[in-house]
Amino acid sequence: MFQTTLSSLLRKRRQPELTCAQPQKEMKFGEVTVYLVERRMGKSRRNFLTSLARSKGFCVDNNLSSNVTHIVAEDNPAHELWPWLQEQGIENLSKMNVLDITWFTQSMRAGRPLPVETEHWIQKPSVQPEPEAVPPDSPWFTVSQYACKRRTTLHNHNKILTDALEVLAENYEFIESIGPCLGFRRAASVLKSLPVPLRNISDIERLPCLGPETKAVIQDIFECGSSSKVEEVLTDERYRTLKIFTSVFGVGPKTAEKWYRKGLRRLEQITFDTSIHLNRMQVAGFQHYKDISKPVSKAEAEAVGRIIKEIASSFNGDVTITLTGGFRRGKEFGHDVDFLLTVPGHGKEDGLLPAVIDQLRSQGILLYSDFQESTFDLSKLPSCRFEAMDHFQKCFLIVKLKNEQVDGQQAEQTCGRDWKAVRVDLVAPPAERYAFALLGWSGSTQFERDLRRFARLERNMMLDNHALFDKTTNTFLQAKTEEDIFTHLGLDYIEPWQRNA
Ligand code: DCT
Ligand code: MG
Repeated sequence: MFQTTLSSLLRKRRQPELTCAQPQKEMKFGEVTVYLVERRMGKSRRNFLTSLARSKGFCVDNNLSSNVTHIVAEDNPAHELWPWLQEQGIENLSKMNVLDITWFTQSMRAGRPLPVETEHWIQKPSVQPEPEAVPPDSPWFTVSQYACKRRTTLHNHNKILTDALEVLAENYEFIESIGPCLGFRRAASVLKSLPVPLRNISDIERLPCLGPETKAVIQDIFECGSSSKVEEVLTDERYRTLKIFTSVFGVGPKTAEKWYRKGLRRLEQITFDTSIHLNRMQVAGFQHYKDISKPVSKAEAEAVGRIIKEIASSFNGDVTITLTGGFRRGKEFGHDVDFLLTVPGHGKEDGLLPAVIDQLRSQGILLYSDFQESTFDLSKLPSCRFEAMDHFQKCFLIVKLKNEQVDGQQAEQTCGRDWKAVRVDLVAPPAERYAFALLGWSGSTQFERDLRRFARLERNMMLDNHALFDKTTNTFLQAKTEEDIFTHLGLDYIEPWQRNA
């Protein structure tokens, strides 16, 4: 209860009556000195947060002096914050924790400075900001055929084109025509990485992965404002029906196609058709369709993270929870929430996920679970099949998230309930596989596909979510961090927020 009140308070951006922060009084935590970055946070909110922290005995320095141990910023992307910090000319910046506001709000809630975890970091971009907006005809403008050699942020300058190509890709996916599907996905991915919008057809000549069909679509859009081929698909009954059916958790293109061929067109028809046998996943998918077909917000994802963290920590206090998938790439919304759970020490993750599931169940917030025991076996590596799921212990869940647990959300009821069903994936790799699992689960799918393709074709190596194998020397290459893996592959490090390929 207290948590909700405090977090909703923290969310309120304006505190106009407060023009300057309370002076420092009693200091309870001498080892921590906080500095709040005013940029993007605003003066009044900064004053408010400063007063709040000081009232709880935190030392807050108004200046970015060398005494500062914890720099806290809100809504500051790493590529903006870091250059600004570096301009401030502080000597020991490298020793300071540069943290997202979540560390601060969690610490306020706890009433003490919490240990810093990787999820709190605002990591220094290894290569500074977004690429300069270089016109496509510039000689500097070279685009790699591999997504892992491109930096693709969420800022898509060619959304009209990429949306059109992805409709065609999806249509081919529905008829399981993998080649053309991947061709359109690859083309869309190239366009997503461009720092400028394409303006005419001659711009695309020097871009890789754009086949004649793609070029025809782009040309149509340039000339007529839309592509007749795409319009045709969008109005096609089969495409529209398969799109609806596959939006149900547990329903893939094959099942959707089967239902379509039976003459079924709407979701209600499926639930009323007694000749259709739904598996457990699909039953849950229909049951919670209204909720899980809605996007999950970042605040909801973080709320789920707190629940999982608390439960997992009671299993093992050293557990680390890392938000992966689209949210790690900076997305504000996702279709689910993906977490990696790791425990230091060989085999210490054994039994972790079953324990988490049991606890969710006994708290009455588990709506669905599908647990898969680890089948990880180093001797069977590496695998050539990218599409195959990895072998780590994992579970696919639907959990009940109470409105009051979500920062900035009203505790009141909507549609007669005060909760929402949310899809959650948990993976618990062995600690020594962490870097590979993190890289694999951070996506995007297209980025992962190209990392593996690049490893295979350009380096004679095999990469998957478990390991990197060098076929030339017949050795496994060890990695503690994602950076290590990029280094082994001879690639510049690409930040998660630049992997939205
Ligand atoms: N992934 C993987 N192996 C696959 C498919 C995907 O390792 N066979 C990775 C890529 C992304 C990550 O797992 C999480 O998958 P999703 O949740 O489906 O993707 P997302 O990028 O998180 O998308 P969304 O934001 O919609 O959840
Ligand atoms: Mg996801």
